[in-house]
Amino acid sequence: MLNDLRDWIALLEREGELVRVAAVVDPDLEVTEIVDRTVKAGGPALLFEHPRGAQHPLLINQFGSERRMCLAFGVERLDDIARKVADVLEMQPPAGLVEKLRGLQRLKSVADSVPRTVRKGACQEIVLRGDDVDLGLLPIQRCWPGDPAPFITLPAVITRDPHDGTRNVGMYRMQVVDRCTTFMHWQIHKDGRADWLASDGRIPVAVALGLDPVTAYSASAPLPKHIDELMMAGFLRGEPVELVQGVSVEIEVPATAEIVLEGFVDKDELGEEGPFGDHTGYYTAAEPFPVFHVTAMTMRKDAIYPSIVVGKPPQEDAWLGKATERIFLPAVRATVPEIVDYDLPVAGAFHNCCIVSIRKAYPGHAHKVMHALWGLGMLSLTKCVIVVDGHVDVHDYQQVLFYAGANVDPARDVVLARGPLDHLDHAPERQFIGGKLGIDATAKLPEEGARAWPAEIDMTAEVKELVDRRWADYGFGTHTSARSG
Ligand SMILES: Cc1cc2nc3c(=O)[nH]c(=O)nc-3n(C[C@H](O)[C@H](O)[C@H](O)COP(=O)(O)O)c2cc1C
Ligand SMILES: [Mn+2]
Repeated sequence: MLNDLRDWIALLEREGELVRVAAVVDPDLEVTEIVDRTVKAGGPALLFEHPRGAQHPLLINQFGSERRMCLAFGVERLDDIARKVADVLEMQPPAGLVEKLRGLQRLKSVADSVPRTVRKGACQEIVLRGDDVDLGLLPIQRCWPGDPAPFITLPAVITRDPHDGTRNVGMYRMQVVDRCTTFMHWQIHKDGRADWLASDGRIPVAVALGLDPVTAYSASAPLPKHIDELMMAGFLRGEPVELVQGVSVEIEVPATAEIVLEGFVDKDELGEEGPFGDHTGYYTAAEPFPVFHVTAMTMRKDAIYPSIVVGKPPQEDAWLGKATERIFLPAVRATVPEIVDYDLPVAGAFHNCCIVSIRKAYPGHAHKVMHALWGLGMLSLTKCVIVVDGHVDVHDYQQVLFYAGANVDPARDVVLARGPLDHLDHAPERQFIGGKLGIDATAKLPEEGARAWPAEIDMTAEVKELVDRRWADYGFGTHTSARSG
């Protein structure tokens, strides 16, 4: 189990997944260009030991591959994390004693996920207050040439609901305004924004930087508002997240964080945030966003600053998104059980497209599933939903295109609807609302207005086996990859 960012860095190093960069490198654009090339080449995490003008090293690309994402969660494949979630969500009344004990174990894993408050935290080894607060100490990146300022890009922003006190943790970029002020990019659909809107005047905020990878990931997870992301982190880690009381705000912060920014956001104070080179692959336009005032900055000794670059996909965030796609499949299935699998293509910046396979049981079933997804959490922002039959591999885009072409009569099988769209989507006529495209690429039933549906072509199992067996006889030599299976 990884306790903090340092455990994680040590693991990455042992696994040959981290390169230390000793050269002086500028967090202004230069780091971005290096990371962009590294991510796209499937390269390692990078620890810049001497970012120009800063006192702290910069860690980036920690999540930038499937292997590192699996290392972070301690699993072989991302689907293994989903299995753990499904285990709890799909709990049935136990049948025998063994089942009962297993059930108890699962319940214990849920109970163990509640964060634990501790007295002292390494994150407060150094405490800077008032005029000593200086964001300039950190190697905060200006990511793209059109960005007006440096942005903190990998924070876990912690708030509490002013009415019921429930905690929320989210990842929202923070544009640096001056040494103790940033903007807080709480988009319209996000829980963090809801906490702020519900406050009467002022809301305390704490920002944790440099966490164990599972807790850092959890800040980006699209949980329902009343579910504490730190609880999910504890559940996924198998060990509660340890918290310590903030030094200047009534908010508990992760005890092992490298850096914590404490402060407040006023309800009526807004500033022009952006533009920002965003994960849409475009600059999002400047827009008014709340202002975060930092009242205290606490750190570990030799704190390491974590960062991420978003931009034209694929970037490092692709893997945070893929983790979410896999981890949330059981939760999606809990509501829409006919779903076999889904895929949110990285190139579609996640909200642009969702391919979903279903066990089709009745006429109009694909349409039902499209509308279900358009009504489900952050999936409601999906612009295009493609529905295929259960046997289709949604991760094989060639296969999906085949069925989307072969099984679709555009006059009959395309749904145009309207609904909420991602805050950052620049394409719709108006911000926040616009069109939805559904494509029913399933095999059609007579009730859906289809003629007799033809059989799909496939070879018999007997002949496949025969050819497998005889492959060597045909004289292809080492070209054995052509064998079936
Ligand atoms: C690298 C990265 C940067 C993100 N930046 C923002 C952002 O600036 N604003 C925002 O509202 N969401 C941003 N998100 C998405 C949120 O973190 C995500 O929607 C999360 O679920 C929000 O938490 P909440 O639903 O508790 O508010 C970002 C996600 C990632 C992975
Ligand atoms: Mn939330």
